[in-house]
Amino acid sequence: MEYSDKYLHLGENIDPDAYVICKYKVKTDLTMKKAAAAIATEQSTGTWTGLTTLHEDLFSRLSGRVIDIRRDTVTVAFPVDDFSLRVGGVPQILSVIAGNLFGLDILKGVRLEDVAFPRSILDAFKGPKFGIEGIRSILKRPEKPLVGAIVKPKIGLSPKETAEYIYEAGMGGLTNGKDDETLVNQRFCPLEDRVVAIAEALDRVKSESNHIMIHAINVSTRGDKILEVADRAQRLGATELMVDVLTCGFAAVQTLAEDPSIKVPIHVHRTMHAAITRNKDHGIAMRPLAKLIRMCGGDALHVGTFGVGKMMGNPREDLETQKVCVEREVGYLPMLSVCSGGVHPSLVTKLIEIAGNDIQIQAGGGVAGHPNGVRAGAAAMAQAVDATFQGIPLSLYARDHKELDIALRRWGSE
Ligand code: RUB
Ligand code: CA
Repeated sequence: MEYSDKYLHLGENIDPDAYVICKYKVKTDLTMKKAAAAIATEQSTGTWTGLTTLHEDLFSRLSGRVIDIRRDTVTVAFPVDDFSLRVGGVPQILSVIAGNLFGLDILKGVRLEDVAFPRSILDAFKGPKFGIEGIRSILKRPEKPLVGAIVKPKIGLSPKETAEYIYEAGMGGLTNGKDDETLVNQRFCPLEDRVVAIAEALDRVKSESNHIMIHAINVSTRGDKILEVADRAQRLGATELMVDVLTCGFAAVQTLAEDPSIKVPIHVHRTMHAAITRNKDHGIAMRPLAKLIRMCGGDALHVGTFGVGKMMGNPREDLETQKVCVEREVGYLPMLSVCSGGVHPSLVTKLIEIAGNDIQIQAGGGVAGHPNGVRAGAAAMAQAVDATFQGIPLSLYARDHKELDIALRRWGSE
């Protein structure tokens, strides 16, 4: 393979408004310069040899530029003209910054760690319609962390049973319910029946206790159907929609967020992300994915549990992802961070201490596994949030809150 030094522009001062700037962690037996040039070449000429079709002038204006090499990390700047936003969107962005380079035989591993977009690209996206403040305002909960349930088991509950679960969770004090990521429209729980039953359950919670809860209905489906399914769910009373962003594609989130007919928040689940994010030497970190999801209009995104819960997590990376959800410079509304996976009441204080109050804490087994059932499990989670918010140790708060006390006995008190 022939890689040329012409891609190396080390130390060059790049105008951040004229380039998409990517950081790649590289594992290689080559020199870092060669490895960096290989990445820029694959994403520029896109082939392995010299070409007769190359227009030198145009090429030097459009090719990727390696502007920095620091230990195992290379920074490559791609000119903004390499991107096609009106027709192309996130799929085309990803093909440039995270495309064939992952398969290059001469690299042992390459991981896209971060990306910075110029204003012109950020302006082509609208970001969240609701975000943290919008969801808080629907729930009339201005400051406390949101606290939710994932309906478990993942399979087998009917619409009526699911709605009863959500009713109990709401009566226990939870603010957010959500479908599990594999539930869409199976025969055991058809989507339309589920939406209607849950809407009725949430109304019942409101009229009986004056407590507001919303529930994210999973509308993940093929691209040509998602708007139709979401619109139908919304008409039948869905208060939030959920999209499995990596299995559906980023365009699914953008389609829903930008359609004027969709008037409820979008909860973004990241199922399958670990196939892409887990290997620290190869793939894509969660941070660039979160940036794209916020650009596309996700209102809430799973960011992990900072090493506290059941899913493999890296506290540093989860914090970086959370930062992406709220960073101001991009100009979008802040996106809500959802902490989920193996969460139960004993972990709530630690989560809030790490991540602050602007999070949605979400538990499946940590609610439905409570020995006294879903309402008690929901109450225990809500009590753990209340205690932490007031700065009271859980063990102390549990003396007067029996649901929390039972949960701490069941799952340990830290
Ligand atoms: C957790 C759950 C979520 C995972 C995904 O259930 O259903 O899909 O949180 O992980 P439980 P992440 O609370 O019973 O463990 O949110 O990190 O993508
Ligand atoms: Ca799940």
